[in-house]
Amino acid sequence: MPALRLVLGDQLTRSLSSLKDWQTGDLVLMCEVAEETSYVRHHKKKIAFILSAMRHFARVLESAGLTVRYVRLDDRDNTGSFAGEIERVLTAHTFDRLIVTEPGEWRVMEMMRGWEDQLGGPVEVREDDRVLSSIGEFELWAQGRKQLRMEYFYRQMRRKTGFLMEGRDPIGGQWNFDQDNRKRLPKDLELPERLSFAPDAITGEVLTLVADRFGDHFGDLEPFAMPVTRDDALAVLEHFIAVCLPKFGDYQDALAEGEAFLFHSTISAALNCGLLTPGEVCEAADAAFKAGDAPLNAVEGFIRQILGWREYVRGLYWLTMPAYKERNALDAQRPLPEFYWTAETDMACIRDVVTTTRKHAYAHHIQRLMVTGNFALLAGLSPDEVNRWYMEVYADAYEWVELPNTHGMALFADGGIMASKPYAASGAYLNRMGDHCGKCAYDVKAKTGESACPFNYLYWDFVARNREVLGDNPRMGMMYRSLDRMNPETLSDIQVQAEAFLDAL
Ligand code: FAD
Ligand code: DLZ
Repeated sequence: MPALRLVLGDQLTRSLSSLKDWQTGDLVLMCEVAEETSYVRHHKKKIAFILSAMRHFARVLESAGLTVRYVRLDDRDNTGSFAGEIERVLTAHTFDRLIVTEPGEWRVMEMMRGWEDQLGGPVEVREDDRVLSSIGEFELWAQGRKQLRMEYFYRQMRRKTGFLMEGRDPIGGQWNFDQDNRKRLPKDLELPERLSFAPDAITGEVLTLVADRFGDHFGDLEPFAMPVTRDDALAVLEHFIAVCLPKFGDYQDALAEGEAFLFHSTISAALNCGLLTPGEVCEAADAAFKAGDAPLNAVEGFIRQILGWREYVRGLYWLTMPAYKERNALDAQRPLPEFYWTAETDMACIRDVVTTTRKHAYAHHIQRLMVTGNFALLAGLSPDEVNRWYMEVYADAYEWVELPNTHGMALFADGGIMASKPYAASGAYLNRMGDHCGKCAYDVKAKTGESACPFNYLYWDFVARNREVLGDNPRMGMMYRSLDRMNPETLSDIQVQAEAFLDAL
């Protein structure tokens, strides 16, 4: 008996487990559904990217001889949900089972758990073997550990895959070259050109659909130049390896006004929807190192992001959900300020990141972590609201990767499961790593007073405010010793100013 094979919008990979052992008579179902386009108010570019990539991928499957039923968002009878679309197929055809690859998000897994009863037939959920570490493997690694630090997981992954290894030891004698990767961007350094892809007829139709249906969502829809096919995504990867990777390490942590991409790969949206696989990306970087085309600090730094961080956050998500999302260790309750949408703020760094985000549905890691994330942490913004913002505004956002990064890494809302201490920083950090402060209305050198950089007084207010939770953290010891040495009047001024600023948000 034939099988029905459901392929989700972030499963656009030809070798997907649910497409293996294809037999004549089977049917692939792909559907654009309101359930997915609207569960958060995604950036317009994100919706256009996914729908266009899905439509192109359906063509690839058809060209390979598979039979595909593709449901468009504007099809008249579209039920708006995965289950509804499966049911619609089952009213006209008979299949002995539904085959799916495990979804990226808990929300969708919860739906799938109900499908056998709802659909009245067997549902085979296959492991997603595109990742380099399975959910079970991460659980085993985590078992019995007091702390789940990425660094140790990453070392295990290096040993398992052999990337940048000499036998059991890391090439270069060190696992991690992070200390070499914190350079400020020199003023005269030329930044690489980026590839852009002109919309074809398929993308053109999707752009019209998105403009019609989601015109009031955040973000600029056009110009649209994202890689929506595997060939395009491979071109972005090749361009990154040849042109950007050699300097990726040096400027990985840098910030520069008006420069969204620096030497970053910009592959996350393509990687997360399956147009690229993490294994092939690491192989390409490893090969560049072996060929002498990129230095070790760059290649190690890059491979760590994928083999380490990306795999780690996925494992952590599935290990800790759904309770993880409910945590609010610092009891942060403040609503998200309007400038996260409008970019209307005198803080030049935030204005720049929100502007970039609106334009490209992209910001690089340090912009997400140390600018908008750091502000949200210091200001005590509600994790639910901040998580929703990150889910909505980035084209690469899926809860499995967004949540640990935002809730855990940026907001410390998980109480330290992911990070050993909060990534809290004052204006001095932003001034060291970037060039916004020189053009900002605020004075980064001033600790208090009307013109003082808000990150400065918010930082000490944050440290003082969260003493109960953070005071015993050994990695925060230095901050609390500095706080204790602070003149009480200065601290009081800081707290009064912080309160006034936060109340005015
Ligand atoms: P590069 O800097 O070139 O890195 C290469 C690749 O490594 C990325 O494409 C990504 O796949 C992976 N990577 C790097 N850092 C991380 C990380 N911390 N966690 C997981 N993978 C990583 N990444 C997402 O893919 N989706 C998200 O929704 C997302 N939300 C984030 C929210 C916050 C608050 C923070 C601090 C980080 C978030 N990240 C997220 C991680 C990271 O910022 C992006 O993966 C990265 O900026 C994407 O740009 P790039 O492809 O140019 O990455
Ligand atoms: C993000 C997204 C969007 C916007 N639309 C669709 C869609 O219409 N159909 C679909 O299959 N997938 C879509 N996706 C991706 C899904 O949200 C993603 O596959 C699930 O969240 C599982 O991770």
